[in-house]
Amino acid sequence: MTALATSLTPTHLHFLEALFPGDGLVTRPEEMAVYGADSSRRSAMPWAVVRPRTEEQIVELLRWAEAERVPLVPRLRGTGMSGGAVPAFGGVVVSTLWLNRVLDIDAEDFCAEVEPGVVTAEFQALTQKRRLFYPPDPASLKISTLGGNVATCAGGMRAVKYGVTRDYVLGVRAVLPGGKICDAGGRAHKNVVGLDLTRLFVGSCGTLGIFTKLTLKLLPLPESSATVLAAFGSLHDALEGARGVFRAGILPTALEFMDATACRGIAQIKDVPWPTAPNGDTRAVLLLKIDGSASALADELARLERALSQAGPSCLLKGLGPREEEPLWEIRRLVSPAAFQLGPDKLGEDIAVPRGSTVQAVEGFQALGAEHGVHVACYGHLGDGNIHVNIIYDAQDEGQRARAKACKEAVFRLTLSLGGTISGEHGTGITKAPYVSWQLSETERALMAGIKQVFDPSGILNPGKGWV
Ligand code: 2HG
Ligand code: ZN
Repeated sequence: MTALATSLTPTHLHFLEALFPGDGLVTRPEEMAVYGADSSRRSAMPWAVVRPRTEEQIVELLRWAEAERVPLVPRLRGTGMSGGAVPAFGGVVVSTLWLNRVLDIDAEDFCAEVEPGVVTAEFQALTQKRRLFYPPDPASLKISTLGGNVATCAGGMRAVKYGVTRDYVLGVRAVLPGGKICDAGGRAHKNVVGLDLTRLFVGSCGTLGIFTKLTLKLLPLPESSATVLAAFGSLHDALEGARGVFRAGILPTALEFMDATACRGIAQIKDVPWPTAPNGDTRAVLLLKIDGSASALADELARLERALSQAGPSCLLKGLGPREEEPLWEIRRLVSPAAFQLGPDKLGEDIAVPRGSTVQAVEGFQALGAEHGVHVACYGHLGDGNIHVNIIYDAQDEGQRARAKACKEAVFRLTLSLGGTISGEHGTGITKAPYVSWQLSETERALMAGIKQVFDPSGILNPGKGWV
């Protein structure tokens, strides 16, 4: 196999200038820097940035890149948390943000066709106007895009009841290295002809093709919803409260939690509705959402309150309908940035464990934080076992850096020993790449390497972000 290019030649640059006239090509470092970073806080300078406006440009680009062996790093808003969009191993960044049209929203087929650069929350607002519902709701939804969500198989809060991005992708149109177009899947909600190439693209982090169109599944919009916030004096009570909800036969739309450290972080940037010292000592918060028909919701809400009350919350707050609920969910979405109030750096992990092991996992992570002498904030998607473990530290301090890393590795070991996964929703990117082999067997990695080879024989797409 011919080696990949290690930089752009003047001839390469002339080609890119011709294919991406005007502001379609960016080469000034001060403008490119933002395209080299993502929410992992890792960054690398791209060789150049191209901003296609059409699929034809992407086809030409991939034909050229394959022939010249120039690495390409596809990217959208860069809200990924694991460095998946960072050109850490060199290459031209391909921003498909300008492919941002909603092509179709169809209330009969219950599906939509969109380009990858459509912002998730804006798309959801459009579907809601038609009484339709696109459930995946990563915390970044106000800025992240559908293309990025599909590339990373983004999760979110409503996954407990509705599943993750993967469950809503019916079809993917992608340009492959060499310029061929693959139109996988389509508008049918069921399809078992051949292998599931659509699902292969979902979560592939730009390593198999560059998306130009996505076909998404929609649901009828639930008629009504309610949110309950329950504060507890102990983490254990909160975790038991969450178990009690499922034991009562309730399937919440979302079931989130925050431990004492996460609560402390958020209280530093926002007025919080739960008791704080000196009036009360909140050690954990649960935030739950239910939805359904208006007539069924009142009964479900009463059952939910009863189930939670049995765990002895210090306060129980209710929000009925989006206007009352949204401020409570905004608090939750701010926990991730608020963690930086507790220290200058964090390792933001997103492990997931089998749902029956959540109590053991969360209590274990906190013990590991204490053992390694680092602050650990645990919060997130308790209802589906996907726990954010934020290890807070100061990267300038060598000792803290080493302890944070050791704590992270111990968190991974505990997770795997419980039958879990080192990444439930953020992907492995570059931050977790060294740990992939802790989880995936040699056989699995060989199969994945073989699949990559079929799609991208020269390895030009997002190099270094594989699973081998
Ligand atoms: C969330 O659920 C995001 O808030 C970010 O997935 C989590 O920063 C994190 O670790
Ligand atoms: Zn999350």
